[in-house]
Amino acid sequence: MVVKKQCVAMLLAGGQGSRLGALTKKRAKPAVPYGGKYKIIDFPLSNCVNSGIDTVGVLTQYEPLELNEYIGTGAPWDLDVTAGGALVLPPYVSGQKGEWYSGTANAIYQNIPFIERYDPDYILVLSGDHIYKMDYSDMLDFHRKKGADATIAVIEVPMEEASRFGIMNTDEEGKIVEFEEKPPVPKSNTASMGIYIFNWKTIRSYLMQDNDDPHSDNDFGKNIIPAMLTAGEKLYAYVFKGYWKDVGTIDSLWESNMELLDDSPQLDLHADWFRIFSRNYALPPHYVGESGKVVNSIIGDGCKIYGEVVNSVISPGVVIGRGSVVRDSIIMKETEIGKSCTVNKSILDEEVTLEDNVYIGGEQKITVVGTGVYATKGAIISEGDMIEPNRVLK
Ligand code: ADQ
Ligand code: ADP
Repeated sequence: MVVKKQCVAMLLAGGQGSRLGALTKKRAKPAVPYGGKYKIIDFPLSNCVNSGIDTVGVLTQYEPLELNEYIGTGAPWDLDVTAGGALVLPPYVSGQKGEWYSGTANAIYQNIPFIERYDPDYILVLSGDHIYKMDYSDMLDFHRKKGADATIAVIEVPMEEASRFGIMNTDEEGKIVEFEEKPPVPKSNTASMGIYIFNWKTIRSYLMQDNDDPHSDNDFGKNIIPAMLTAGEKLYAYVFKGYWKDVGTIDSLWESNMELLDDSPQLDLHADWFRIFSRNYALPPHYVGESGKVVNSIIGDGCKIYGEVVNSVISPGVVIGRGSVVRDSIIMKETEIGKSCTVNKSILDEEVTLEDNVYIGGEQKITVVGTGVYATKGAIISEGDMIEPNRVLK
């Protein structure tokens, strides 16, 4: 049965996120916790709902378990509608062979039958790696007004970071005249945010063509966008002004969390408009004990704080023991910190256990401790260490 939708969103959530090290050993990058309560994927999912897009295909691949479980029926984001909703789409076996998604364009290609169930005029392709609030309906209006075949959301980035992105040049109307994926020597700082709107019929034929090319990486940035430009399609850049961060590295993930602690943060999670939804666990309010002290920090539900927390983001269900000091750090769900520990500029993943008198981190580099790591009494985990999950540290 075809249920007509004007626009269907396809959320690419399969990236391995190798640059996040221990944090993505057991989960896909979009499932990485953020901001004391959220996961990265809450942002694009909430943006869809806030933009009036109710049909979202979530393309998973690498370590999908935590992500699948988290998305469930899509109810926390109001995406549990009967026609449409949030649907998790792992690679599957069709006909003779089951295939991994070889690249971002191939992930969409393999799901053409899913998209066609909605007979959409447009598809919106999103990444699961970014923290931002954006009204995609404004971008769709822009796309229609321009009569574009494809529209790419863009943002100005510092020139020294430009080679991490798809970089383009536009004319005064915003029409893209040149595009290079991650150029070693960038010609501008107008960067692709990895957010695309395509006319469905047009992109469908490019995806088929790309699939037939054995030399293609099947990637939007490397193959599809350049092919469309070469063929003379109308590609436009939609300029986004607001907070946007690719949190694909330890440094950027840490920075983005710390930016939430600014006096008036650029990304305001307290604002009533454009709320970010998340799965809620029924936990009691957090508790700060007599010996506890909290300064400039975010504390999740169900935490018990008996020590000192300064400039930190603490997720639900964390216990921080008496005499311990946690500073400039991100502590994820259900981690337990014993008495008289010091945690400096570190990211502790979920369910880490520190016995009493453990010392972690330094001043310069960020230290990362993976899920389920157990550090015994007196352990010293020094600055910049990346400790893989499920290890016992003596
Ligand atoms: P990259 O940051 O390199 O560049 P990419 O690795 O293509 O991003 O991943 C994009 C999204 O797709 C991520 O959310 C990732 O998790 C997901 N993904 C990757 N491979 C996948 C697969 N095989 N199956 C399903 N999902 C997959 C892109 C653009 C640049 C742009 C930056 C902005 O190519 O032009 O500047 O995003 O961050
Ligand atoms: P990072 O760049 O930090 O490693 P990305 O999420 O951007 O993280 O993904 C890195 C690369 O890994 C991408 O090129 C993507 O195509 C690839 N990739 C994603 N999932 C898989 C997988 N299951 N198997 C192999 N490669 C994958």
